[in-house]
Amino acid sequence: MTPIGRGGSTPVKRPEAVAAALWLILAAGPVPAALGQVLTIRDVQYTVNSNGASNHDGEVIDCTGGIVVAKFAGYRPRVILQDPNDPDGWGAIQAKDWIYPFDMFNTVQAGDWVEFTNILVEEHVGTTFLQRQATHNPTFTVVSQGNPLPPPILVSVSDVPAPVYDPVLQGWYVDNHDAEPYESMRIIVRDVTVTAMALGKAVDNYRLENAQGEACWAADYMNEDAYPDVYHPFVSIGRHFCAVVGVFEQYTHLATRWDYYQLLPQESADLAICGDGDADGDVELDDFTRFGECITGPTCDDAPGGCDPPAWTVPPTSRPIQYCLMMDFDFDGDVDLADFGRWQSLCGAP
Ligand SMILES: [Ca+2]
Ligand SMILES: [Ca+2]
Ligand SMILES: [Ca+2]
Ligand SMILES: [Ca+2]
Repeated sequence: MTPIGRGGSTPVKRPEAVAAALWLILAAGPVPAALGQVLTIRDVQYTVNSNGASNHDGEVIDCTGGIVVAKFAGYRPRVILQDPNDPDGWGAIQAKDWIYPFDMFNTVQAGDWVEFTNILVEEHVGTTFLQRQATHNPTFTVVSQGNPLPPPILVSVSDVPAPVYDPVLQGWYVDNHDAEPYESMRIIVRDVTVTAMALGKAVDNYRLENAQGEACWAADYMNEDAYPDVYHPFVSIGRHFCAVVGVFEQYTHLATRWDYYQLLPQESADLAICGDGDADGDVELDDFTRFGECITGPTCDDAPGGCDPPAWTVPPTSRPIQYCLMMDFDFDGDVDLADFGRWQSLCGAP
């Protein structure tokens, strides 16, 4: 694809003609959105703006899109797309379907690569959305199906910090927006404990804290196994997780004094209790099957599920990464006999 001029005109071949065309474009300044810019997700998301807002806010664009990694019905149903070419940041975006009966939302499935034309970029309460609205005559195309889902990436809690209460402004704000590259990506934090609940604008956030006292915020509004409750049943004060996996989202509403990021698990397995291989909330003999799938023994063989987190980032789809993170009790990136000792001590314990 080319950045401008998506019509089927004959390609210009003569160098002087190309130079002249480029000069005309440069002389005209920024390309108006009306020409139909073709942008990648990274083009839309990447910013150095201090508030994290997209440089393309308010523009109607064409987008090369990405792979559907999650869907969330909600009032205006949305899909979360990730471009595997940008695995470390700025690689994901949420696309909302405003056109009843929601053909885009209903058509696309996890693993589809979806691209768009004539879709509106909008910053909404801190998160960048692609808005599929009838007034712009948008289209969507499923380019390919069955793509492997880009795996969630491991981040430190300190990379995605919780907001702090400002007693002067009487609100909760993040210190900075350095976490912005992760917006709408699926990320993993490890070895965290729930230390507070009933936080945030919707009083549904909870604090996930590590042993160093660093923390991030999470919420279960996208968690299909929490509905209709506000919190997933695994979430309670004092609950420890080997890992928490989720879509990362910003919520900003300065008029009511909020600006924070939150991690949004999608299902029970995303709240990975150590040793609970079937994600039912208990560590029992049934869970040993999963331990057996994840263990690699004392030797590092780079097999999926084993040895080091990079290997875990390419699990077979039948074994999402969080299922093996549950079995790495010492958080050292492998599942070995040391972890088995810990699993054994927990098995069947109240
Ligand atoms: Ca943002
Ligand atoms: Ca953004
Ligand atoms: Ca279990
Ligand atoms: Ca281990």
